[in-house]
Amino acid sequence: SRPNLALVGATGAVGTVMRDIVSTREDIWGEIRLVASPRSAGKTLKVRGEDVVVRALAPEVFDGIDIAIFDVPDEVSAEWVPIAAARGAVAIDKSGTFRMQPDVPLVVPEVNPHAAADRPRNIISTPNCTTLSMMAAMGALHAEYNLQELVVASYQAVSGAGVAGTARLYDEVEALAGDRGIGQVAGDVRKALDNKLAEESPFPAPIAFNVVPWAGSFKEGGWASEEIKLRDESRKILGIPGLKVSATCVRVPVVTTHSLAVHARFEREITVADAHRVLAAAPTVVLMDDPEKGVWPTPAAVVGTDPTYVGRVRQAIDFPNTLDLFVCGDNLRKGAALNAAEIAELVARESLSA
Ligand code: 11C
Repeated sequence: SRPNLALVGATGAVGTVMRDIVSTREDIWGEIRLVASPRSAGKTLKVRGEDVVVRALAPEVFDGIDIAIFDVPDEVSAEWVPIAAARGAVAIDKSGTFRMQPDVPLVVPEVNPHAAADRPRNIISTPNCTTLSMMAAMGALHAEYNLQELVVASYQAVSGAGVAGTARLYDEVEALAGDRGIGQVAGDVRKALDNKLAEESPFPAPIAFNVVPWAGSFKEGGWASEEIKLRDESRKILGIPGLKVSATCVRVPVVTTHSLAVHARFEREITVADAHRVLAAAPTVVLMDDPEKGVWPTPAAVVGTDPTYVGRVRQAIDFPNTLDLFVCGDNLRKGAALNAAEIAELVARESLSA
């Protein structure tokens, strides 16, 4: 029989995309149950064209559920993912809580699908959206050329910080619109926003007319949590414990779609033509690389779509075996909901084919 799916966190930024994704991909599901905090319970939302009433998170909502996808804050996952797993569901978790635990696989279906089957705790983690935005491309290149070092700068969209992040960018743009002198005197953007917007921002500096070199929480040594996650998660997904990674994560005034400038050193020589061949053959990667004609990906051109887009592939002039490239990926789709849905489909197919 068809497996039953629960979507926990159904009303958030990722939850909304998740409902769209399960409604438009091949329908392999029996029941799709929507679960959220008690605040959102009782709302009616559409899935697969049908109205579904959202249920409040409680142990019983996992009864009869085969797979539960969680997109909730870390502390909610820490409490509820083990409850779902104990009640017999395979829990697919988007939070940072379990990703680096050795008995929990961290899965990107294009890169390490086999890892999903080894889940002693019935929990599978899905990576951070920043890591995920480049993984399909880097996984394909690594499979042939053996990745050794990654130096990455991210350009992260505001929806990475959820519904509140997106609302904040729109509010700031609206508050500053029409002021054609803004952004030319130190501190004027912040002062104007302090005067016009009462709500506290999810970002530590103005995000309109600005870039903010900070994403996530403070970690030892002055690192931001997003930078540490990118390092730890890339190592685990690619299966390279000694991969050298250094990242600087930056928030930019883009609604959705994270971009990354990647400097990648491989074990052996790799030409631009080699990289083009590998990337063009990777089923979920789209190569957009013809700079003479102005062809390269931008968030505004690819948002709302599923692939990982790669352009600006160059051989680093002063670094042997090294490429520089630019990657864009929708942080709510492949970066979050789509990857979780693909893992759910992998797991569902195990029982469908059993
Ligand atoms: C951001 N990548 O853009 C983050 C949000 O560990 O899944 C997701 C945090 C995580 O702010």
